Amino acid sequence: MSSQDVENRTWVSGTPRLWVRHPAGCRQCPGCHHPIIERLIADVVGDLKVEDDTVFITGVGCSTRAFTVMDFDGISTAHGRAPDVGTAIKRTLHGRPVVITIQGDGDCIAIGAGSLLAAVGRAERITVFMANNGNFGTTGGQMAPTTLTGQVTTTTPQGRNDSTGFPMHVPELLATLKGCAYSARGSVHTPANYQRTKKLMKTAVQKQLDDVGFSFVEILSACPPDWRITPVESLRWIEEQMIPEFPLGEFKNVECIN
Ligand SMILES: Cc1ncc(C[n+]2csc(CCOP(=O)(O)OP(=O)(O)O)c2C)c(N)n1
Ligand code: SF4
Ligand SMILES: [Mg+2]
Repeated sequence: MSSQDVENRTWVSGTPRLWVRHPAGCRQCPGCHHPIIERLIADVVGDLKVEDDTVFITGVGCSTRAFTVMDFDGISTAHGRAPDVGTAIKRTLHGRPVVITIQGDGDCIAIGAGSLLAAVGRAERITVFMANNGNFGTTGGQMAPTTLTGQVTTTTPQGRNDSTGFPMHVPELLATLKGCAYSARGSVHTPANYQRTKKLMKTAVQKQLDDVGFSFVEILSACPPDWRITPVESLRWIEEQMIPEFPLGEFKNVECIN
């Protein structure tokens, strides 16, 4: 094979160009989908060729490690405050950086709900990715705003019921707000869904690059130990229990928010 042939090779699989090995190895539980979401983020930033301009922000939770495996700038923030820190970075650097956050559902829509909604209200040109695993994974599987009705967690041992409320549909909610340019929900539990979700995430970052408004993608994400099932059963749980409650697709996609 000549060096020209090598140059012309098409990338078909393998570790994303911008995803580096963690010095301490993978610390997530077997079957966790956080590392798959990390791969997608690395792929999206790489495909859009914005790595030199990107600041990647994590909240607190099992996704926090993500900023250490990206080969571009990153920072970890206080619990739920990624949109606030993202706003500061975006505005103090006069809009130049591409600001992307990865947050858990507890981080994003429980403790961080105010920060998220305020950022959407201001139409911040940032992109938030939220991993919906239906609980507070890091701290042992407590109920989150996304916990399904009937789902057993450590704080709903009889299953979530009327007294503990109903699952929140975040992309649908954000779609009703004017500052939101793009909102969608994807999943990574099958290869086809992985590819579809990559397109959603790419579109979300593109909205920011086009200076349209706030963009958001929720990604359904397995947490086998806290769901008390195996990694393979978790794929079925997403298909049969989560997707009927949390439908996949785009909920808002506009070229102009005014
Ligand atoms: C101010 C503050 N309150 C509480 C905690 C404890 N805490 C750490 S992670 C976490 C929940 C994380 O859940 P989620 O955002 O859903 O992430 P997951 O681990 O499920 O991906 C909590 C409550 C904290 N670190 N800081
Ligand atoms: S507790 Fe759940 S979210 Fe956290 S690393 Fe394990 S599987 Fe992933
Ligand atoms: Mg969670």
